[in-house]
Amino acid sequence: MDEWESSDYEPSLPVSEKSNPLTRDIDRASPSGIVGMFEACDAQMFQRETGTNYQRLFDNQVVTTLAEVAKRVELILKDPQDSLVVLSGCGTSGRLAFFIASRFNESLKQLNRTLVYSYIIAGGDSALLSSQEAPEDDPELGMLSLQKVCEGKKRVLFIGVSCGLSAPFVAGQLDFCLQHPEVYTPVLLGFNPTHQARDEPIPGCSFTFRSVAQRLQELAQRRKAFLINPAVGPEAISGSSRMKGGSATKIVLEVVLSAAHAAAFSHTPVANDGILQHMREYERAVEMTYQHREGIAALIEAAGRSLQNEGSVSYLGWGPMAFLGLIDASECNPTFGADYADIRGFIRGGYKDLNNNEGPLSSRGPEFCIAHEDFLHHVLPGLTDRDTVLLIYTQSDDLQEVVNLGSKVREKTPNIYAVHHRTDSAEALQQVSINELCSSTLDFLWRGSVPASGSVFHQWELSTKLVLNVVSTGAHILKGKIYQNHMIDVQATNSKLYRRATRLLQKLSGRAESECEEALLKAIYGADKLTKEITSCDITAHAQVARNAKKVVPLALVSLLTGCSLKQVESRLEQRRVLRDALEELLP
Ligand code: S6P
Repeated sequence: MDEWESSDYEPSLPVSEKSNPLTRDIDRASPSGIVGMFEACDAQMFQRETGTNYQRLFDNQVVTTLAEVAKRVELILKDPQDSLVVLSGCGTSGRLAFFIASRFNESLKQLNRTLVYSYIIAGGDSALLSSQEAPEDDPELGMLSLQKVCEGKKRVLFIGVSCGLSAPFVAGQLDFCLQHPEVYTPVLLGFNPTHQARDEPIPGCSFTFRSVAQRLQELAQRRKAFLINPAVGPEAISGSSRMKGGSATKIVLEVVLSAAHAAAFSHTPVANDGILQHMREYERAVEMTYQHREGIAALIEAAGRSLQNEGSVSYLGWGPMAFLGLIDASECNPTFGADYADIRGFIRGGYKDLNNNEGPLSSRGPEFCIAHEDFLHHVLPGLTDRDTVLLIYTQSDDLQEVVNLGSKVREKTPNIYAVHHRTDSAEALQQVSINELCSSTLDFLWRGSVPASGSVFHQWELSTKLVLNVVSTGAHILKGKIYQNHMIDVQATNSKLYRRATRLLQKLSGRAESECEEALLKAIYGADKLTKEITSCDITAHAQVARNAKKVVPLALVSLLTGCSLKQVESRLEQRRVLRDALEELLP
């Protein structure tokens, strides 16, 4: 049994918010050490039953539920008239909902079949590429967007993803499904046991996430709803569910939908064995990824150096791999308080290749300019040797294009790297040129895989996701944005993050909850004294103000423990470049 599984390890926190004992010293680890810790954390996703009360991915009951959901999808695939499979979530969960819905619609298109997948992301398509944390708190918005997508449908399989079993947006949708069982079959996907689902009252609602999850659990016994919630262990950086939560979401949904497609179109009935085998393939892909430990460490080092020197990191991607770059980059703002320009993603073909519901979004601001052309016009001219560029592609992409773009980058900075996947042992000529351009390349050679099979591509994607998550997190660790294994510069821009920020203050200061919340509010509002006007507002209002506040947790922590005014703390923090070191120096 791992330490985190013990009932007295951080007992008030759900698994998704616990701090992982394996990464306690990640803030002091070397790049290679960081990769090793991520590897150990990711391996926890696949751990078999360990004698605790936690359900795991490979448990019989979980596998059986996956098979049952796959059969429901199969029914819709075979008779798609007036039917829909909706994938929905907030933040990373919504981005993956989009990604997976698009990928499986694509495969239906190739088979000349009716497209049955739709996605919903809280905050709309802007949230695919930028941090929109507030809509996560809005259950009505969730319900209304579900209603809109399903207008006129007679049968809907709704898959709501909330890794922490916590997002009110998703709770609102599930509640709506429960009220309309004649049309909707709800499926909840997350990574906490039901009794750890969030129980905080949702303003204006009679339900909490937990009460909705409990209702689902009862209906699950009669197969009228489904609950998929194995534990995958605490995240390497506490609460950062974009990592294991996101990876496990991708694995579970792809396993389910692939099984449904094989049953509907290739005469392979859904079976537990097939599901298990498919999951084991993902496990091997994760192991295989971390065999490139030194290559990944080199990337962390380069990206970390750029961030430390106020340079930037650009991911230049092709095909679906590019979207994983876009996702990873967009998450750095809420996670580390990063600026959009610190780590940016670009996709070949821009919005045409992204193919999102709302179409091109470039007019919404510079962070929405995502095509390679945008990189060429806006980033390349100012690129210097402080910046790092990462090329992300596979053997299916036009390698000459990669060479051409890489050559332009190489004229500006020597810090150019590549992540690519292939099955052919013989390297294409262009690949040799790319290797010459790059400081180092992560060359994933998947021997024995069949490149045409969608499933293999999904594993390449997972592998890319892991690499990017480790690189962006590792780079921010080197920049000093992590304290022990906590994000100290976390934004308090929704109720979950506000609570997490308060808890972090409690943990690091040892002070009472009320005192910590007060300190947090002072930092959010930039006020040394709290007025009645401030204290009478609710968390939604605080979270909105927090959008414009910077370094709230460090400010609150230092002023709480030193008694200094916010202005004083602010200038003392500003004098020090590395936030983590500043805290260690300034704290009594
Ligand atoms: C987490 C990421 C967030 C979450 C979002 C939804 O690393 O930055 O955007 O994805 O808060 O969380 P959940 O638990 O509902 O999937």
